[in-house]
Amino acid sequence: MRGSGRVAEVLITATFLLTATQSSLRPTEYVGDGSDTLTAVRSPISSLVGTALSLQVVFFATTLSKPAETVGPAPTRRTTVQTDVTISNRLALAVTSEGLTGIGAPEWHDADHKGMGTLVAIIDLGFSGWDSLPDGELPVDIQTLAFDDDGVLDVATDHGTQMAEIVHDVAPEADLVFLTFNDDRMGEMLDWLIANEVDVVNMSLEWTDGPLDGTHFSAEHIQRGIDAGITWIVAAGNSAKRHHVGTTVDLDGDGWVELMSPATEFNEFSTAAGASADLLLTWDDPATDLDLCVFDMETLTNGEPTRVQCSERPQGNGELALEAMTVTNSSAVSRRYGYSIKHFSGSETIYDTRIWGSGYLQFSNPAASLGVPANMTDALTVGAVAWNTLELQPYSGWGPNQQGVLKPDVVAPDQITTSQWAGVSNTGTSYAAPHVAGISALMIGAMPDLTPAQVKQRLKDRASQADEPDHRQGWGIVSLGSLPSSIVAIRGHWAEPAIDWAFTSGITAACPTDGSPNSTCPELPVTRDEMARFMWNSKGQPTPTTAASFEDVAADATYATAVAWLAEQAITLGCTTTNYCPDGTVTRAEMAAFLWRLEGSPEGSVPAGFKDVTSGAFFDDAANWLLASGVTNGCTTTNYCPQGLVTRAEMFTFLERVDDLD
Ligand SMILES: [Ca+2]
Ligand SMILES: [Ca+2]
Ligand SMILES: [Ca+2]
Ligand SMILES: [Ca+2]
Repeated sequence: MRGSGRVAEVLITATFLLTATQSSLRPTEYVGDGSDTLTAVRSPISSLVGTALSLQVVFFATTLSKPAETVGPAPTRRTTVQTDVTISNRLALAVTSEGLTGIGAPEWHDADHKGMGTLVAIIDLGFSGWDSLPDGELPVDIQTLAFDDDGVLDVATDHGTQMAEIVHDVAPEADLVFLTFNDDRMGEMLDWLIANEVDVVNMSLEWTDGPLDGTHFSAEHIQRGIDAGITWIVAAGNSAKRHHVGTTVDLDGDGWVELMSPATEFNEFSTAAGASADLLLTWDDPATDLDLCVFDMETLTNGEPTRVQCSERPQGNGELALEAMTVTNSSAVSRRYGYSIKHFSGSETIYDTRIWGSGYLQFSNPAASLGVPANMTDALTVGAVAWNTLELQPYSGWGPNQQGVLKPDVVAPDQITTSQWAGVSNTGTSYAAPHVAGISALMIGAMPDLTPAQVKQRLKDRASQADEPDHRQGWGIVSLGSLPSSIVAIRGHWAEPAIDWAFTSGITAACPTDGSPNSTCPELPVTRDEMARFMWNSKGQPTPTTAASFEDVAADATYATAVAWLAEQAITLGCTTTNYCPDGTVTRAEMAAFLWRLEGSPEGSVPAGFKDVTSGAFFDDAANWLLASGVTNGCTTTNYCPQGLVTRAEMFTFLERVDDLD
């Protein structure tokens, strides 16, 4: 419900500058005020004191009506959003992102995996300061390209410079190319990226104009790049608390949708002094015509918030179900605004509203808050966790995308330091994405044949909640994981990460049948002599104090020291009292006992209840422990299959899981 002031229109001069041709492409760093709780509407008196507003008020008719002119879609254009570049804030010396350790980059760097031979493109709004950063912050040689009017790299923001610093921290030997572009030359830019065999793109940007259903003009270009082999990284956006959906309910019949019950027709937000906020309203039923209006909640007219601006495009005859506008707060102080949705004509429908460049919305629902291009199914969408707490940031966009696909793919650290911007407020999914771009470059540098889909799958497999992905963090916190072995043949094998781990951490060095360092024999059953060496290697080859006395283990056998240590630790008791049976294959029962004893025979696990494990069997406690600790789930939901053999691929997987328990 609201009074007659609700339909007043106000022409505002001087204090509020309304721009209709604002950017639709924004960097996905966090620019809001960080407050979850929004203040209530202030009274007219207190809001006007000291603000020296100069308002010229004109009243219009009081019924819902269309503007005379037909307003077409807003131009899809990009400009910069960060105009207050402060290079005095720069650091004098190079810094490294605090996020590196958590994603496992140091181990890869130590093994000389630094992205050599890869080309990473950073597509951004601007690269201010890039050529005067402290030594070591960027590669020595960098290409710059501008697919725009003047052909010169844009520098009106330093956002791209910061992205580049992060990529270089993670992948210090990757080559970089910086690009800025106009929307209408995006196809040309893609031609260049493909022709120059770019491996990875970092795009910490978002279009604010919609549509969100996958038909945005940028989608076909990006898809073409991915299909050509480019791993395309996009930030998830910061819309989790700047996104609100609902049904166009209008119980009081005044034409204004109730955004929250009871009868709440405004959704408020604050905009910083000098800042612009982009608003987007989309809805499901294109036969329905909705309009979007913004009100100044601090300046009341006849006791009601003052109407500032509306987007009132006609719909219902095949037009896009979309309203968009930009509101600029040109005053010297932060201001409170609120938007309302007008149900102009047509059936009830589901609406989706979102805003960029403001504080959080008063009412928000984070689900499905990914925008364009974070909603692209084949892109690698990256949300943000604080590097130090690893907690999901409240603004980080949630999936699924509009096609119902689980998103984001992974989350990565933000709130990290760059030289270009020394402040501690480097927050936003913008900062998370380039960590993943760098990781992708490291993986592709080590394994040049990986496709974008394989890079994504590897990242998902190795992320922190790979077994339980959700719409908030996707597959979880990104991690490089085990070093890649040089063995190409296992790429795509189900046990690839574990085989990589076994070969790069010294668990095994060669295939037993041919001794070749370039094959792994993943399907061969594990023999007891191999098992002895695997376990001994996994503990760093400790020296036994006594020699074992098994009759069938020669003193000079390659596995003799390993067996001696296992016997000394009571990890093996032999296959008989006198023999070790080195050529025997390892059953699942033996494997359970070996691994359990290797870990110190931990007692007290919940009984697993396997139907084929007899209570009191020599591996009973071990099988219970394996299940309880997540090393294995059994061969079926009810059985353990104790007599089954264990392949090398399986054993590496079990050993890596046990190693992860330490
Ligand atoms: Ca650095
Ligand atoms: Ca330019
Ligand atoms: Ca209403
Ligand atoms: Ca409309």
